[in-house]
Amino acid sequence: MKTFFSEEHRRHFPQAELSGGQFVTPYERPSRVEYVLARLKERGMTDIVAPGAPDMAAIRALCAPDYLDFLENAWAEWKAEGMAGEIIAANFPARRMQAGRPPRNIDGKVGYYALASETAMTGGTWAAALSSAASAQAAQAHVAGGAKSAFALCRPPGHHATADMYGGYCFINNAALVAEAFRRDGAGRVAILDIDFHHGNGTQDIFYDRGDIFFASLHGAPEDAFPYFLGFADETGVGAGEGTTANYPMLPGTGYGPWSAALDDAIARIRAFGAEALVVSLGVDAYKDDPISFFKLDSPDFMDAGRRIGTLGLPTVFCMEGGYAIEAVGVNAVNVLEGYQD
Ligand code: Q9C
Ligand code: ZN
Repeated sequence: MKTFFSEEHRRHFPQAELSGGQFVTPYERPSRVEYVLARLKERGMTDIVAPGAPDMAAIRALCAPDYLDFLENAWAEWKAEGMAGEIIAANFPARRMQAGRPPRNIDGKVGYYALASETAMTGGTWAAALSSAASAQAAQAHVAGGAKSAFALCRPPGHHATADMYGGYCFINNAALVAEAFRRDGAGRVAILDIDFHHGNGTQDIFYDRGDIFFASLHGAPEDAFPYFLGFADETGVGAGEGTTANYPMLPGTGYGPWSAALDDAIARIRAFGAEALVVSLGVDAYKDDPISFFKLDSPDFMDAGRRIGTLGLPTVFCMEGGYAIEAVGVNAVNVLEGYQD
C-alpha cells in the first residue's frame, strides 16, 4: 500500500493547547507522524510519496467560501489587531445568540468559525491544512486510478472540521474530500467508516442529508467525550440522508469485544448500503494508553480491525486522524493497514 505524506505538516505546530484550564503542548503534535513513518519503513511499506498541490476547486466545493477566507487570513488579521499570542477562540455564539452573523473583529470571527477552544492556529496552519488535504486527494486519485488502497498520512487531521468550522485539531475535512472525489470519479455510493475514538462530527454534519454517502462512527459516548454535542445513536440522517448515518457511542472502559461487535455491525451496514468505495477515518486513539481517551483496545486489536475492514473488499483510502499515545500511534496505525492487506 502506498502512503501519501507531506512534510508541510510541520508548519502547523502551535505552542499551546487549552487543556484542563492550562496551556499544554498540543497533544496533536508534529512528532506523531514520525512514529508512523518509522513503523511504515520498519514493516516494508516504503512507498511513501509527497502529494502535488492541493486541488483547490475540490476544497472550495466542500467548504464555505467565507470559512476558507478566514483560515487563509486569520493570522494576518490577528496580528494586525495586536494580539500577542496564538489564535485561540474565546467567544462563541452560544444558545439563543446569533450563530449566523460573522463579526468584523477577528477575535469575534475566530469564535464564530471555531467549534472548540483547544485548537490554536498560527501563521503556518493554513499551509499545513492544505498539505494534509493534498495528501488525502492524492491518495484518492491513486485508488481511483486502479490501486486497491492507499494511506493518506494526514496531519493535521480532519474529521471534526465541518464545511465552515474548525476545532478538535481539525481544519479541513480530509475524509469528506476523499468521499466527494470518489463520487465525482463515478462511484454511485461511498461509505465513510470513522474508527477514531472521537465522534466524526464534521463528517457527519457534511453528509447528514445525503443519500449517496453512508457515515458510520465508533466513538466515546457524547455524554462523556468530546465533541460532546453530536454522535448520539438516534442521529440517523435527515431527508434523502435518512438512514445513512450510523453512530455507535460507547461508554468509558469499552474494550475490543463490544468495540469489534460495533465494527462488525457498521461493516454489515456499509455492505447493505452497497458502497462502491470506502474511506476510513483512521484514528488510533481508541488505544488503551491514549492520554485523552477511554477505550481499551490493545495494539493487536488494531490489526484485527484492519482485517475486518478488509472483508468489505472495497477500494479504500485510509485518512490518518487522531491518536496521542505518541509511540504507539505508529504501531497501531500500521497494524490497521497490515491487517487490511491480509
Ligand atoms: N484535554 C482528534 O482526535 N479535546 N481530535 C482534548 C484534552 C479535543 C481530538 C482534550 C480532542 C480532539 C482528531
Ligand atoms: Zn480522536
